[in-house]
Amino acid sequence: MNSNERQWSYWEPEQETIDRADLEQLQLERLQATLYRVGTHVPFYRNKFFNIKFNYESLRDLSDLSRLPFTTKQDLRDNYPYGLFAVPLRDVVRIHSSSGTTGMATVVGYTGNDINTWTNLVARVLTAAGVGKDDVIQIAFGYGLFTGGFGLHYGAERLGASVIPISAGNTRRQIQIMQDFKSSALVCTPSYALKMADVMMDMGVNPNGLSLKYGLFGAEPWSERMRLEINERLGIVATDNYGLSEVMGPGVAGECLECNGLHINEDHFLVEIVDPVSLKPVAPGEIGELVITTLTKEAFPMIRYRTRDLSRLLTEPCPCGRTFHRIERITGRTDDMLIIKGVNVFPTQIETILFDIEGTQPHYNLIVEREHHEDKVTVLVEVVESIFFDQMKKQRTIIDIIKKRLASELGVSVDVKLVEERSLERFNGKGSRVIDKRAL
Ligand code: DLL
Repeated sequence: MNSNERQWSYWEPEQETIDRADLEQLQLERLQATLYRVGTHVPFYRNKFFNIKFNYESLRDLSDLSRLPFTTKQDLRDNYPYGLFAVPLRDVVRIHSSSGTTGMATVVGYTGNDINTWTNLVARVLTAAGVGKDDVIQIAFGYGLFTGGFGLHYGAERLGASVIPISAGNTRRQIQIMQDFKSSALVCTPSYALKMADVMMDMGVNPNGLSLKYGLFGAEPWSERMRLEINERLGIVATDNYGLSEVMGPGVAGECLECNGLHINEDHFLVEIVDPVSLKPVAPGEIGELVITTLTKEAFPMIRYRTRDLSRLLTEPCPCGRTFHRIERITGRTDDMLIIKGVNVFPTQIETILFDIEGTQPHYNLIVEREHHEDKVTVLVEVVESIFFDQMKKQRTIIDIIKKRLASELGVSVDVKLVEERSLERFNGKGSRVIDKRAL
């Protein structure tokens, strides 16, 4: 990369083009420091290490990491809200949380240094995707407990770019602002980018007349087909970026303009790919579950976090010059988590709400579709016979309650249809109640 061309962008060649041997040494030192931090400050890890007689001072090689147990989302829930924090709350300057009802939410914290690192890593991702100081970046991710808005915002400011913190929603206004403020980069979910393209058509706005050049998309699965469609319809270069709140938020990995996989910020994250059943490493290049260990986080370090995201490691050199390994775009999940309009939803969360409501039966289906590039969820739920046949008013009330509770507790709006008792398919054991018809 030409340093003059990119003088104001965030390019850290010492790290991003580091020699593998040096990187591994750095990772080892940082891993030792992280294990020391959690071993001394987080009872959860201390107990785990004690149980398997693991002395963190004995870690001499990165491969020793495989001796350690995994951490799961359930561990985060069991330690809700602050049990896994490695610093006292007085040192925490920011708290984020993944969506969900109180009992299901996972809470993460950041020290001042963590925010600084996060900002730098997002700035790297933005730079790799072509964005720099002269850009006007429209951030159409939600600002709030979700890490998308704030994460991308801080990184974009670090570039010295002009940042528009418009947040998600109100698509016509997004497009008006994009026109008036001359946004040159769009940051949101890929499905929202396509929705914007639709609304532009409705508004008679020609995307070629806009200043838009780059799009950075993430927070939900998408496909190469969707990328081509976005590129063509918006006249931009769309890149993929990946992250998760448990590990940091956006900034874990991002594509460069080669668009051939997402460079992992390996000086801060150690990635393993394991078979989701045997939990053993997959053969090089095979698809498996991403397991991530944070190497520099202070407030909320994670050891061998099972992301449930499926991908493969790409180790061939990338023409962009970055030496960090890449992951292929996320190809699926190993659990039943759905991402609906960027919001992570577990069917069990919907189930809990449904069965709390009088008159409903413990049988339901979730139908997820994508209509005009927007996710649409319909909940079919059985109701007792007396309500189904007789009580129209009661039916309307039930539908209303379900909609309101799902909207307020999960942050997603759904359609609800009440169906007759015993009309939905029954499963022996854990059948799938989710019918996901989205073709990405
Ligand atoms: O979605 C963080 C993020 C915000 C990433 C903005 C990129 C841009 P969570 O809400 O915790 O965090 O959701 C994390 O979303 O485990 C994946 O299943 C999914 N996900 C995130 N990025 C991608 C992506 C943010 N590029 C969960 N492709 C992760 C596919 C993604 N899935």
